[in-house]
Amino acid sequence: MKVKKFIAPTMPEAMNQVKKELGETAIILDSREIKRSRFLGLFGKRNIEVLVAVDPQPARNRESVRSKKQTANHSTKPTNYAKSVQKTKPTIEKLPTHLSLSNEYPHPIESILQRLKENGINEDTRAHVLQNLLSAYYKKDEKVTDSELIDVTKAFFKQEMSPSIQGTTKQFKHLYVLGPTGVGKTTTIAKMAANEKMKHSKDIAFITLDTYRIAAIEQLKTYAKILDIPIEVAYNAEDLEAAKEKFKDKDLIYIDTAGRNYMKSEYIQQLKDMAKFTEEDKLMCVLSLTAKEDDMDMIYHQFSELPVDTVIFTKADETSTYGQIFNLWRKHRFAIQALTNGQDVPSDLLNVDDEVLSRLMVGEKLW
Ligand SMILES: Nc1nc2c(ncn2[C@@H]2O[C@H](COP(=O)(O)OP(=O)(O)O)[C@@H](O)[C@H]2O)c(=O)[nH]1
Ligand SMILES: [Mg+2]
Repeated sequence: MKVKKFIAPTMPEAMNQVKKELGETAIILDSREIKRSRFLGLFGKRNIEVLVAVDPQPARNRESVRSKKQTANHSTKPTNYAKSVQKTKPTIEKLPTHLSLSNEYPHPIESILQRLKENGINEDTRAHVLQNLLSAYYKKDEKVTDSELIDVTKAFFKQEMSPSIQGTTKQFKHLYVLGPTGVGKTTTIAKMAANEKMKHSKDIAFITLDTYRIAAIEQLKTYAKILDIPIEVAYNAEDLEAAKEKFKDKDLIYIDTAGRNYMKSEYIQQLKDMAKFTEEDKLMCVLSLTAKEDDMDMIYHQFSELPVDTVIFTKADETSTYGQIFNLWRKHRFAIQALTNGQDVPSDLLNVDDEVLSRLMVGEKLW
């Protein structure tokens, strides 16, 4: 890995110098206008400074991620230094991914890349982070501290994820909680309902469609009793309509659904037939962080047949990696409602924003 500064009166002249010296494969890390003083700071002349890297081993087998969906906006507020680095950076979709992740970068950068790898961040994203880190590292004349590089990394994740993770602001009355067996749907409903009732004085009801197992009905009934929340059990579409009608004066109705093997699309169709989702409904897909990334990917893909509004990740306390959240988000661009990090109701529920997620991505401990 070779990084060099070029200074020329104009950009084309700088580019000519770059091509001549480093060839066509050179990567522009940064460019800016500078003034060079000739005499006692007088008669300053404008020049273009270009920071260029050339990779001796171009990356092999790089995944190509070119999502057509929305690009992140640039309104986040990273720290001053991270901000100055980010300023000239395009978003992830537009960046070239030519940098190889081979072991040839300055130690502080290598150690951040390793940290991201251990956290499950995929190779393609690491290559983009690397580009920001190199730019930060070589742009500054004095030594860049480790914490400045961490800030640059966090700023990258923040900029990517904001504001797409916030999700819908639509007014909804029914919150459908969907997901495979045992991911924590019922427990999460109890946590959310308790918070809404106690902190926001919401008038709440429960409906359960999970009539597949007796124990599942009893579980939600137990929470309903403890929280003093009315509950109805719906065995079919008519029961569901009747229950919604009964609770029509409530502020918010949580609807628990049966955990099934949603790798099979027939179960998605069953839900569709039973619920006939409308504008008053919000659909939350529950994914457990203890599942394999590929399985979460597949399950979300199946659920995206339905008008899913948001995702909640459960069992964050039972994993040591969080990069899969970013990997999946980058692929599907879903809104992220929250994380759950334990079995305790209602405390183990963590609201997330781009700040919290960026900290998780660099491996900071949040609980
Ligand atoms: N460690 C941990 N366990 C959880 C979490 N959320 C739920 N659980 C546990 O996961 C199991 C299944 O939860 P449940 O709500 O019944 O899942 P459901 O089948 O999707 O409704 C229960 O033992 C819960 O206590 C969490 O965030 N962390
Ligand atoms: Mg359940």
